[in-house]
Amino acid sequence: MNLVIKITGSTVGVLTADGTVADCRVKGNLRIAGIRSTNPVAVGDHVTLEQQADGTAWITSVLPRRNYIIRRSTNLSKQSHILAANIDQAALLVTISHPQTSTTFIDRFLATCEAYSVPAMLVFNKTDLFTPDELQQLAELREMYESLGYHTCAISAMYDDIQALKQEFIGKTTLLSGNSGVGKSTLLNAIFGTTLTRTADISQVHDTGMHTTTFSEMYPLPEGGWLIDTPGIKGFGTLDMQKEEVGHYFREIFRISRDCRYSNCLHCGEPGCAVLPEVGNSIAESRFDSYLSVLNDINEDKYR
Ligand SMILES: Nc1nc2c(ncn2[C@@H]2O[C@H](COP(=O)(O)OP(=O)(O)OP(=O)(O)O)[C@@H](O)[C@H]2O)c(=O)[nH]1
Ligand SMILES: [Mg+2]
Ligand SMILES: [Zn+2]
Repeated sequence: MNLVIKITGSTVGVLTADGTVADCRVKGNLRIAGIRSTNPVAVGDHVTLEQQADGTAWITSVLPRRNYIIRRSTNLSKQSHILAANIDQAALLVTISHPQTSTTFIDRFLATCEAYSVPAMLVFNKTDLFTPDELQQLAELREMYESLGYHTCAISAMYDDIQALKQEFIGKTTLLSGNSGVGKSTLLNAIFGTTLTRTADISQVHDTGMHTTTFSEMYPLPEGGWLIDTPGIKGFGTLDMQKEEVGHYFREIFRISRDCRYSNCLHCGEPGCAVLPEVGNSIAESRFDSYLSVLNDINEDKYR
């Protein structure tokens, strides 16, 4: 089995059956049927190789993916990017401040995980930096996402003992994602107990990320499983969703929408809508705003 474990620009690190990592290149004509992405090969992919006489190798095909996480670089861009393939779970790192992760970003990420059947959890990081107000926000957000069935935890990757969190990664392939500067690489290093990958300089206070990690790489846990460190991302554009489907990827909206009069209700003012009256009650306003923002992308896409 040839497993893609590292992607840096045009070179792809592939772990081959003999346990070595081969530096490979992607054949220019390699296209994956049905997916328009800027990267035909992603970390976590299984590939076939063609060895060259000079010791280098070409990636000639990508085996069918069990799943993957894909996003658009910006909401309206045509460029889409596969973050990782064949994963067991995604852990989204979130910070209430330094930098602030928006709930729209969180919800777009979660909706994409729903759409591609990837279990997702939220890891709130940098709790050591939060003010009492921010700790209150943290508690409220955690309670809301837990009530939707998402597992959450709150840590300081820099100062806490993260052994409990590490247990959740053993034996699984986990994608670490989030905005730049939220501490993905710091958490990875803390879990491995060594500096495997570079993190932003600690001596500076960044409220916007520095895009320190510039390539994706997966690291094997000695206890089994893999952690995938990825470059921080700004926007999380959703794609390939039909308008009528968007509500399916917001768990609470989906549940309540079964009581809407029309099965194709978009919850935008149709008569007999069961969802709208619940906004601000059993549906958080921030979640409904995120839902509308995804719908809006699709609208703009259509009229572009
Ligand atoms: N105070 C505090 N600082 C942290 C914590 N975790 C990470 N940091 C700092 O936040 C900065 C960014 O951390 P990184 O691990 O580089 O963040 P990243 O998510 O990998 O960022 P990109 O690679 O740019 O996507 C660094 O200066 C870290 O030292 C934390 O729990 N508390
Ligand atoms: Mg990083
Ligand atoms: Zn409705």
